[in-house]
Amino acid sequence: GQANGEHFTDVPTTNTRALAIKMEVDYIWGTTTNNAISVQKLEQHFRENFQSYKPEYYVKVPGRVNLIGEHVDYCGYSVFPMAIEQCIVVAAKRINNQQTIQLTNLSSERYENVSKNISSISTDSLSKSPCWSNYFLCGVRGAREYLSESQLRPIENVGFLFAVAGNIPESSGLSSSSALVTAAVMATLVGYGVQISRLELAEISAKCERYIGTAGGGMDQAIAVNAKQGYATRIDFNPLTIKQFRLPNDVKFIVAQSLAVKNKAASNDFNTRVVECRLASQIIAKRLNLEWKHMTVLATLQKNLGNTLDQMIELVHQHLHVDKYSKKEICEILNVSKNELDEVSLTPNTIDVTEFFLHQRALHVFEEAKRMETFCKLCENSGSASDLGKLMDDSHSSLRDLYQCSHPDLEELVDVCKRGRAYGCKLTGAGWGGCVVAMVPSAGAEEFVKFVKDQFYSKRNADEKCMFTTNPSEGACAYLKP
Ligand code: ADP
Ligand code: NG1
Ligand code: MG
Repeated sequence: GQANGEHFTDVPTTNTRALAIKMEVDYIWGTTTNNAISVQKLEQHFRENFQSYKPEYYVKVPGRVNLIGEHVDYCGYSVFPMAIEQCIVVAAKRINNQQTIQLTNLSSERYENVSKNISSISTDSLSKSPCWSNYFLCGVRGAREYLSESQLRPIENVGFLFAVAGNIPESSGLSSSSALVTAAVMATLVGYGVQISRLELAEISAKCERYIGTAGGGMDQAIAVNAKQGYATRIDFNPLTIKQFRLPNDVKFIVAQSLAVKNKAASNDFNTRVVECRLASQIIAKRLNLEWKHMTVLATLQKNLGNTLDQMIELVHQHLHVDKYSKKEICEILNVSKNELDEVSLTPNTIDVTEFFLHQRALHVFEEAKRMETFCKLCENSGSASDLGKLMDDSHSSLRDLYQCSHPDLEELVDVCKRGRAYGCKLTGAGWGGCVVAMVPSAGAEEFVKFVKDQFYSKRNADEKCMFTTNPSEGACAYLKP
């Protein structure tokens, strides 16, 4: 905590009931990471942009790093992330007798101020552009959809002023998008004085982030909301459940940026992977005479069959060929027209995709689900660092070769990390650039950082801010002024 640390305690204002989320006294402005967010600067920005009004409350939502279980959440399989210190902070104030929501952003000049009527945020307009304000508006819309008619009526004429600040490296697989969306959901619900559980908050945030156009799973929002300081979290889906794990203390997890960025909503690469997994599931289901149209999720298929993951891997080898599939071939196998396929299996931005690799994607998912189970067991039973590291390395190879979501610069970084004696190293998040997470011996961490700086960042004129050691952080909190 720094000198400029003004505290907010859990004293709700008269017409704001406490959110069922723990309201904590914390130092959002005193993180140990680079680019710490200054609440004073955020308040000043708020006042400059909003006629000298002062913020009434704040919410903070962290980014995350996923240790293993990559590209499996939207297939229904478990993941193992932890929250990082970098976060999105929103300063907020309610304005009575108006329907406007005004947004401003301190993070970058690129982020324009936006003003919008709160009751007219259409899902069509949200999926048109992945601009920063649309992520925020996804959250506002998601929060309002959660409320019933009778809950909405009395707050019909409550508008908002929101100022955002963030220090999560963007479009780098550390989930800056979900921190922003979840912060918007929370800021809206806190303003309306609505109670919500952490699990529900995670679920509605995951649902409404899809309005931006990405058909993601629920990992990012679940960890952002449910993380616990000092722990990594195992997240299971359907139903969403959370279990905290201590990580081995003789190792450190270091996150490093490849410096290649990828906005997941700006191309169809991410959704193509989601759709390939759906099609793999549907084709296996069809081959086995199941109700294939409903079998859009690989874990649901497994459950229906009562199979083990090894048996699912067998089915991939039996029923999905390694060569690419054309849309025409898929239509023939499923016995549907192209239009029908668009409807039951594809997303608006994948209807023009011409080739699908189903064998490789499904194989990655089932094998990654197995690795994730093994990783958790090793954490519980004090497994060796080299065994854990091997699983991370295997995860990465699979993401590169079967899932094809790596990037040349990221490959170079992985190679440097391995030469720098990491036990294991893999891309984290969706990939196509972004960050890697490396597991290194605690005793050798300093040397490792120096090595990566020398071998990777120095020739790119980048500095040590591109790397950081993760301290598993606390999940989302709201701060009300005492
Ligand atoms: P990530 O891997 O970081 O989640 P995404 O492509 O999913 O990457 O989302 C990145 C987008 O999120 C950015 O293009 C931007 O629109 C939005 N975003 C992230 N951080 C901020 C921020 N501090 N302020 C405003 N928008 C942000
Ligand atoms: P990032 O790269 O942080 O946007 C995405 C998805 C996750 C998950 C990972 C890959 C969203 C909001 N996020 O994360 O659900 O599928 O990729 O493991 O869609
Ligand atoms: Mg994202």
